[in-house]
Amino acid sequence: MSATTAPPTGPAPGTPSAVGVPVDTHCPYCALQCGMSLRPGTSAGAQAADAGASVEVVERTAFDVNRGALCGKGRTAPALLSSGVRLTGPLVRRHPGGGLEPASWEEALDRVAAGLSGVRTAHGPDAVGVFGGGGLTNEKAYLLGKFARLVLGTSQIDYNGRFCMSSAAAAHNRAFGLDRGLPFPLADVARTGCVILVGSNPAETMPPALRYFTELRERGGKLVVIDPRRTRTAEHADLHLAPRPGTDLALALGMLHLVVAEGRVDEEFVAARTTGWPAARAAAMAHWPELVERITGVPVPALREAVAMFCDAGSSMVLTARGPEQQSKGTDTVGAWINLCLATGRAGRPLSGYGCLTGQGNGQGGREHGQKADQLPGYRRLDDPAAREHVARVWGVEPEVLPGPGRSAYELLDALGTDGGPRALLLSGSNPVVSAPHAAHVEERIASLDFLAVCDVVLSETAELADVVLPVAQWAEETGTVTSLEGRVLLRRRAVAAPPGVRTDLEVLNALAARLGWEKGFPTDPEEVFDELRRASAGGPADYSGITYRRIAEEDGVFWPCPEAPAGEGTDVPGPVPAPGPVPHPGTPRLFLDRFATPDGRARFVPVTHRPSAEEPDAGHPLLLTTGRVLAQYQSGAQTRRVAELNDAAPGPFVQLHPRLAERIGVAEGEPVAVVSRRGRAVAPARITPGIRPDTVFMPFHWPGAGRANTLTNPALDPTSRMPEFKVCAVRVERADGDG
Ligand SMILES: Nc1nc2c(c(=O)[nH]1)N[C@H]1C(S)=C(S)[C@@H](COP(=O)(O)OP(=O)(O)OC[C@H]3O[C@@H](n4cnc5c(=O)[nH]c(N)nc54)[C@H](O)[C@@H]3O)O[C@H]1N2
Ligand SMILES: Nc1nc2c(c(=O)[nH]1)N[C@H]1C(S)=C(S)[C@@H](COP(=O)(O)OP(=O)(O)OC[C@H]3O[C@@H](n4cnc5c(=O)[nH]c(N)nc54)[C@H](O)[C@@H]3O)O[C@H]1N2
Ligand code: SF4
Ligand SMILES: [Mo]
Repeated sequence: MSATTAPPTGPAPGTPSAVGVPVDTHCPYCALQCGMSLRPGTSAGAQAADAGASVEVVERTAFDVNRGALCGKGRTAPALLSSGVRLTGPLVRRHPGGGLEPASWEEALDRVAAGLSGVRTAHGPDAVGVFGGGGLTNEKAYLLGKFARLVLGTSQIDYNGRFCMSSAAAAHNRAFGLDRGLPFPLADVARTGCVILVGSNPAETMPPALRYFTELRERGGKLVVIDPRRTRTAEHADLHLAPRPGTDLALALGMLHLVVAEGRVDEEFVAARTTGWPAARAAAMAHWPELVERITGVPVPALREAVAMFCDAGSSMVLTARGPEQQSKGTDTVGAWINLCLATGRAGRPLSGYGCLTGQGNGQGGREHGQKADQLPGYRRLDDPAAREHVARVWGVEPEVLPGPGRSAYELLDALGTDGGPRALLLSGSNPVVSAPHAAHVEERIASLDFLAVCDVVLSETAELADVVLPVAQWAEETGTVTSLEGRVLLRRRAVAAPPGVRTDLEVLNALAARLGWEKGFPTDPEEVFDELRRASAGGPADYSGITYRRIAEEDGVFWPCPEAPAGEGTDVPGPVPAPGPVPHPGTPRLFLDRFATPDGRARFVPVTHRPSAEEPDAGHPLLLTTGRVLAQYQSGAQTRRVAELNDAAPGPFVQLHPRLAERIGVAEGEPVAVVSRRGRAVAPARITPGIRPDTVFMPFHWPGAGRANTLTNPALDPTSRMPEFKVCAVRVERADGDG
């Protein structure tokens, strides 16, 4: 990468820039992590070090992923730095049932320390929980996990990434022995022969990435889009298949059936580089095309066409996102797509393979460094004795001190305030009152806690329920690393000073740890935390030990794994990272070209068969609801609903439905529609379009209140990944006269 990009600009990491000097950084939102530069203090003539100083986004064309292009969210991100919309001082609830009131940092931190330790003393360490987020930097995610395991001594930590890509992660580990969202740089997408994009809508969720698909087609490659809706992305496709929500598993098996029947299996590849084909083949052969057509609604000729496009190209890829993954069978569904890639020799070869388009800003790094219930830093397993030994040594404790695995995100939220569940919670980087499945129930569980502390930049719907709200600094005000959907570790640099009333997440953890008896071990300098993370990750699957802030800045990102020590060394070398050798490891843009990360180096076929969604339609709930995103809002909307330009573009929820369905229930465009599931009722204006299946309605999930999509969604979990079924539940729809 370094050969093709200009040198980075800006001051050394951590130093706020001088007025007018642009600082290279990355967008605070999604996993594409578009490069941008921030020019501090120009618009209002403010000093760069001034609190909440204005910054202007300037193009950073040298960063190759987006070459300067940004979507509206990235372009308007600085709006949230101004004090009018953000939290600028701690808030505490001094009386039960009373309101949140301003407080000093001393009082707020004392209350959090007392709230957490009081519950721990009374009910044991597992009565205290921690909930993190995939938007937190690597340094924050790492220190949050360390804080939970060491300071609180609790096993009860998980994070919102469980709702995001955990099914793809589980399937990756199962088949390839390693989980990195994309095993190749995004640039390869433009140069392959065919891409099947399953349940992914980058035209709205990662607009600057669309150019890779456009370029693919300009070069003569084919794009197949699989989505129950004719999305803006589907409009760019050579072939659009619109299956019934929740049937991707059958669709992938049907394609594999055709691959076998049409003699398209790459027998040589299967023999040389995989295990388990006979069982996977037998499972696929039970899914003959006519059966698959009945399950999915996709006609057999369209299925054949997709197989031909995929196999006739010299190289091809399958990319999935939340559509097939957020299902109670998400892991098996992704497994079926991986099987298709393996049977056709489209994996572990240049320009071919399976990849998952990870979602949040640090969706990749956030899942590697220990805020997950079953995990230690470096993508190590918490139940692996060698991993415990290694990390305990880096942390200067005995391995027995480390708790075991805890509950997954929904199970954790579901257990709050119950016997045996956490009664106190520290939450950072998530807004589950809007974004968790069966949200009314989750809201009730959160409200039942003895104590809730929330770290956020705004007063989110979840923060509104807290006993203490700690206001934290934002992306442009602090330095830290994130790992993009490419598996590329990037540096976000501090461009402006934070307002005086806020602290960084690292400062918060440091102050809380000190109050709870840990004076050392929780540094506030991000680079110091990163250097410790490097040691903790050394020798693990996600090995960052050879990556330094300096290298990231000079090379515009480094792809992991990037060991410091030669392969095989490093696993048992805690203590200072050795000085870089004469030839540093170059990082790993492309995985699996020589071998997969399994013990025998072969990819594993997993025999999977189709099964229905947890909830199928019945007389009372004859339709399917699916949920997702719109271009101008981000996630729970906590941030983007506070940016005027974005709010104007997407001011509220809606129910997307087919004209025939609209006619049947007698609603016209814009009229209120009630959507009713077994968990509740939501009301939002109708948006009528022929671009959706008549048996399906769609709602975006960015809003609280009457139009909250997650009032309806089903918390049924995937047995392996513990991913909730956000993408399918049974509903009925009706006119909402009088309650809209
Ligand atoms: N504007 C915007 N961009 C974002 C985000 C945001 O909130 N707003 N969030 C970021 C994050 S964290 C994530 S995870 C990504 C998500 O990025 P995407 O996965 O692209 O987003 P979604 O809209 O959740 O789902 C994608 C598509 O899946 C389709 N779908 C629904 N059910 C099914 C099904 O059963 N099968 C199939 N094949 N498709 C189905 C939906 O119609 C939708 O078009 O976006 C990131 N980027
Ligand atoms: N129905 C339905 N529900 C879904 C999905 C779906 O497709 N359909 N998708 C799911 C997916 S993929 C995801 S990723 C989740 C996301 O849903 P959430 O976990 O709710 O994600 P955000 O809305 O991004 O919440 C992040 C919060 O952290 C705050 N924040 C931002 N930066 C920082 C920081 O540096 N430090 C701290 N302490 N706080 C910060 C923000 O202001 C915001 O309040 O939603 C899930 N929910
Ligand atoms: S695509 Fe994602 S990373 Fe790029 S500007 Fe938009 S939100 Fe930011
Ligand atoms: Mo996500």
